Amino acid sequence: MTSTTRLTVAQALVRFLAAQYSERDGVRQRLIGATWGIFGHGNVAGIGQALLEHTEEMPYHQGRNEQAMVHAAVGYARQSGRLSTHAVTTSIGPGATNLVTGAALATINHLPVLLLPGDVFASRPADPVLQQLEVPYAGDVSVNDCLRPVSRYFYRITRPEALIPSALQAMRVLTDPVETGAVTLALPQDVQAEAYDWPEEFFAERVWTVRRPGADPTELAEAVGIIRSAARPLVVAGGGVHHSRAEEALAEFAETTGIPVASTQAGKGSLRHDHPQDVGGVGHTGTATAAELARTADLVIGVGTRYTDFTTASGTLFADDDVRFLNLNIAAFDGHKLAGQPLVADARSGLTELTDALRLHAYRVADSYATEYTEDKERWEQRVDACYEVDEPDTRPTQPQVLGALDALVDESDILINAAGSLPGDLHKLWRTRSPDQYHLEYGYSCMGYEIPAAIGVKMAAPDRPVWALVGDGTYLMMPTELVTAVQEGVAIKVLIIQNHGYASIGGLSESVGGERFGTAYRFPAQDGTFTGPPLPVDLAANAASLGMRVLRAKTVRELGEALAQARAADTPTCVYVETQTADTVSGAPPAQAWWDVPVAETATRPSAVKARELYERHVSTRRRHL
Ligand SMILES: Cc1ncc(C[n+]2csc(CCOP(=O)(O)OP(=O)(O)O)c2C)c(N)n1
Ligand SMILES: [Mg+2]
Repeated sequence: MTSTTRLTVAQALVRFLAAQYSERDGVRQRLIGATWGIFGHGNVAGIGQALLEHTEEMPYHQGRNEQAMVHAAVGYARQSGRLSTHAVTTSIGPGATNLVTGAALATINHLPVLLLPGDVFASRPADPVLQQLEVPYAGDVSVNDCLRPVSRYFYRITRPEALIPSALQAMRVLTDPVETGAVTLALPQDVQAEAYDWPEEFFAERVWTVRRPGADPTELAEAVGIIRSAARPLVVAGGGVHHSRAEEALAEFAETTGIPVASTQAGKGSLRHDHPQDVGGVGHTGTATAAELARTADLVIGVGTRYTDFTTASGTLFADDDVRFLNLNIAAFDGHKLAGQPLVADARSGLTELTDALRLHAYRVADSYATEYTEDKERWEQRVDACYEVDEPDTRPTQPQVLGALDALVDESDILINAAGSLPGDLHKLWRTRSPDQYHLEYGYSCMGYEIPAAIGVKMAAPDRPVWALVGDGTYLMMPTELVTAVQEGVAIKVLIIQNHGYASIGGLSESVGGERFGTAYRFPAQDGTFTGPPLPVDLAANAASLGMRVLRAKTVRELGEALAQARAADTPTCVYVETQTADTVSGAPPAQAWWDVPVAETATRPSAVKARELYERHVSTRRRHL
């Protein structure tokens, strides 16, 4: 007879989660390393009580905002190579729906996170309960259903025993390199507290192997043939290179073939910045070197990339008449993009197989091609130097000079986190990435507010490394809440706050599309009612200090260098606050080297918009459909 243990659903779930492990390349670790939670009705009694009873097996972290807890879990998961993540428990209603943005971010970036929102009573003894949505035509809908489209697996556990198959499915999806993303087990609050006789095997240690599938022989042969016939191939390295830990395999592929490597936001750092074949970021926010190579490439080898519009310059970047695509991707969905030849495999396995095959054929690009990109890279390096250069150290820095100050200070161990604003563009163009996981840019969802909580998660996964959250003033105001969490738990993150009085990035974009920076500055209203008056008397440094952070204010480039050095050495959570020059005009970085499609009104009448529309139509006319 199977022995059983009588526990509530919540107790059983916590015990089950504490016994799950992932394994890849012989390394085994806890799959769910901890659980974040904000308690309210819907989780305070069930999961809350179960976590209290299991604090040793399942560490608990207290968040301030549910969305931010997901960001922290995602940061942790990305830093853990997707082999370990956190769970997030919430109350019903607003606590649960606050998860949606974080879930979308996780799913879009293919990063695992387990969401455990409370849900309305399954037994419906007193409809509606506090915070319950009533849908007159559908009795089984709750607000949690809005988590379905942003989850890779969703199940509402309306009976205790249904936890068994759904918990196993949840672990399968979390550890599947193709499917992984947000996984939601919605937990009606009455069911959480219900008891059941669980088979003991349910709580046995279970290991989930994260697979590394190799290439199909036919696809591999096709791929090798395509590469051998290419004269101007270019690798576009995406986030899949990092997820697969394929950086060394990529370097070997590049060195064997002489093919240059450009990278997306998620893929930057795939090669070290000073690797002779690293040509930097590609696409709208990329380098001129990568843009020129992309425009003239006869073969684009996408490795672990989703080819977003930023990468393809909205379908205008890969301009050679005969350009072809070869897509090494673990997801067939992405492998087939741009009508490319798919090579469906794990990035590391696939690259290794390609390198071995091409070595046999002694394939290598022409020396003239290598000379061309080497010289071009050198020219771009000089532009970066010029951006970082400081003539007057006692004035306010430009944003590139802020990056230059950081560049002068960091080594391989530092990790930089950013997601939105003008920083992603500047970083993609300028940052000299020294280690594979140094450049942590969340640009799948580009979600303002990701940086600070994600830094906490990253620091939890890499406690000995300096972890920097780089935030604009807009991003800071959207989600400073988790500074309190960092203070509470002594998570020694470093937060660099860049004050430029509003949305410099969107202001610039607005201007370029004839929108005249409408609604993008943080300023008092002027006489015409637009917010173009004096800047607001908002003191973000004082705000951060009020949340318990140590704050270093820097007024000049010189002070910034000193403050950053102090922050880097600090073993408590520390903010550096700096106001940049050219507040809401230009950031000082090189302009975009490729287009990005933001449609301009066809009926434009204001002169700025008429001009923008003309330019827009010219760009649209260069768009390619790759078939
Ligand atoms: C949650 C969210 N809302 C809106 C946006 C659109 N958006 C992108 S950047 C940006 C402004 C960011 O301002 P700030 O953090 O000050 O950076 P700056 O542009 O000034 O560098 C906005 C509103 C977004 N990416 N995320
Ligand atoms: Mg700003």
